[in-house]
Amino acid sequence: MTERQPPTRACPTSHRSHHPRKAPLSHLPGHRAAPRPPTPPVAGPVPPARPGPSSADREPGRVRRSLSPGGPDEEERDGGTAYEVRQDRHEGGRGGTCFFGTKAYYAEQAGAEAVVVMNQGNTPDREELLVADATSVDEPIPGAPGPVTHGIPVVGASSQDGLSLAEDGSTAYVNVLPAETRTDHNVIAELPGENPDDVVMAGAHLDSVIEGPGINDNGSGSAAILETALMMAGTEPQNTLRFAWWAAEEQGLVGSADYVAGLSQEERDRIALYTNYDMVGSPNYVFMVYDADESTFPAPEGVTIPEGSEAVEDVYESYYTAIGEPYDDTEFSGRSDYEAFILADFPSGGLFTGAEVVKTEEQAAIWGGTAGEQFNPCYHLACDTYENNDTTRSR
Ligand code: DPN
Ligand code: ZN
Repeated sequence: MTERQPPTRACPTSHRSHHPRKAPLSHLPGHRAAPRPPTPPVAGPVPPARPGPSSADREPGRVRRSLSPGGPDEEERDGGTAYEVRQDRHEGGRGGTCFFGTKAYYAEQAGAEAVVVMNQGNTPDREELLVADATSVDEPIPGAPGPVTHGIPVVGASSQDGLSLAEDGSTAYVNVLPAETRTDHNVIAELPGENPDDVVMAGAHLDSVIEGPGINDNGSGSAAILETALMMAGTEPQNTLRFAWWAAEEQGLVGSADYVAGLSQEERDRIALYTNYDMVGSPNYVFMVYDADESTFPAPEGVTIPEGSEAVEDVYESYYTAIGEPYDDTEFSGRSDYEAFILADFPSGGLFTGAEVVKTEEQAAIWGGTAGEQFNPCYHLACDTYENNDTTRSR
């Protein structure tokens, strides 16, 4: 079934990074400030693949490749055209032409039923099985239906498997799990204060990516607000406190967006502000505060910072100053559950100890840890376990 063809259209030349699963801020550029590398397109959901039926049933001479193991109840897709796409955009996001989602879009437009993205193989670190996030696009594609632009399976391959599949006459079978709809729940807890009309919210997402347990991202934030809630229990605070453990952040900020969309005007009027805790125990941490006053990072194009957010930033910063703890800014990007709140114009803020970005020498001199290594080397990976958290300092 496999026939290799190049995409019929070139990819856009823009190097803007876009995180469409975190839509609707459809124009998030990458980290623009110089020391911060762009968001990698790694480790998003990739439909599983497994070998197809026995090659004995197939034309002799064809090559089958198992790209990754699959489960028993898969619906097989066979026939049609598959594209093999070389990974020409490495993890740092530079030097390539476009994102996997963009490639998949054009491949589907040109008639592909599946896409195999192979690792580039030009350096030793680009030979392994590639796990790519095919939901990412460079920027909205004119005419494409939405942030996720394609409806075909996209699987990864090592450079070696990719080369074998690229040989004339080779065959790939891509097996796709049937689509599934699941119900998930936000968990909301409220502690009434003396004043019921200025509700102060704190939220953290409870879910993880499918690749791993997500104990830093975001067991850490979930545990931090749970501990705070437990410590506050039995007190009567001035303002009402509301804690939210969000569902399905990693699936596109689903739980928090649904919550905000479901608020009546009266309920909206009662919320004073929202604070977000997503990844607060990173092993190679830096203590960071969402940069609402844009003193270090201009907010990405299209992100409007609600009035009052600077005051939230100030509270965190004054606290760090009071306890003699250095802090840094992190881009007020909307790249987590506060997005729905900033879109609805609630003053917002939050803390962050770092994800995939690499620690600088300067940061290592201040906070210790390892310069040149990611704040969270297990970001969105199977190794994001309890051990992948700094449990001493980032409390
Ligand atoms: N849950 C994280 C994510 O995967 O998007 C949060 C995060 C926010 C990571 C901002 C990096 C930057
Ligand atoms: Zn995450």
